[in-house]
Amino acid sequence: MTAAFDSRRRRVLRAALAAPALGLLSPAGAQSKGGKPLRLAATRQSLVGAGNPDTAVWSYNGSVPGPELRFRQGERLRIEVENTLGVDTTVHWHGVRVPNAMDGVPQLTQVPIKANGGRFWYEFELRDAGTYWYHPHLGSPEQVGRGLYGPLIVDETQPPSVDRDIVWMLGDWRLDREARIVGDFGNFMDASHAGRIGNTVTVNGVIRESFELRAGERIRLRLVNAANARIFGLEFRGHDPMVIALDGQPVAPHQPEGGRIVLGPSMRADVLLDATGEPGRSYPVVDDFHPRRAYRLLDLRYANARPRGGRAGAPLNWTPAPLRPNPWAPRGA
Ligand SMILES: [Cu+2]
Repeated sequence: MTAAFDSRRRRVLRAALAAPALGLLSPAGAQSKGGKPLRLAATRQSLVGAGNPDTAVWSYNGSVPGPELRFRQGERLRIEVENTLGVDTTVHWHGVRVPNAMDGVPQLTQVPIKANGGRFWYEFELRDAGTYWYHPHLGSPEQVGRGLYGPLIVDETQPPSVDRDIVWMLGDWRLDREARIVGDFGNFMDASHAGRIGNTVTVNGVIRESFELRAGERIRLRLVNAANARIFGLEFRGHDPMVIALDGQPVAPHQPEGGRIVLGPSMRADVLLDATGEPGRSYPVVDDFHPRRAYRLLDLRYANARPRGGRAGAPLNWTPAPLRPNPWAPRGA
């Protein structure tokens, strides 16, 4: 392996992250609503950045994360899943109220989607707005750990007013010196301790150096922890993020306890982030859930441009819609 990658990896392990800046986040292939199948396949992706080896991953529609599936509350999701991998799979719609047969639990609610060409249709109504995600529910530690996850966003009929709506899917990988996924899934050490904690943290499938903000804007940041075992405790230095939803469900808007947003595996937090920093400056987002192993996830980097009349600081005149009754609840319960 090249010295460049070795030194890079050490930086990755410290997570002083150094990938070249990429464009604004938008998971590839945004539209899969009805029609286009969700196709599982082996592919390669540059997780650790240009000039370093790609990583062999498993993906939905050729990218990690998989496509952002986006609907409005009350719409129907109707998607065919096609499995070209060499292992059986299912899709679980994490946090979504679905009919039992759509829940993706192998042998219990459905027959697994067979390896090498199996297909299955998922179809259900999206009754609740919120930030959700999808992933396999068969051999999940390995299948999710190799990259099978993607965001499912259901918009409120009247969402809070923001300048941008952004998803960050947090991933955690155990890579070797060649940027290959270490295949020791389910080993005894992990299973008997804190689970499979990796050595490389990605945001939307890549190590990111920075995320661009424009002074004065308000963004809705949808954080999704797609890691197998890593718990994140994110501090947005120099900023006051406001939590408006947890695990898809709206909550009374509040500042996170201790100033940091804690996300266990599979958890989601919707956060309003007002860009109150100074143009031209950078502010780190730090994961200090384990204070002695704190690292910089990325920098919030302000463009030099002047504020352009964004919504930062505006009162949040927003009342989330009440939950709809669950039509699948047992009667008389
Ligand atoms: Cu799940």
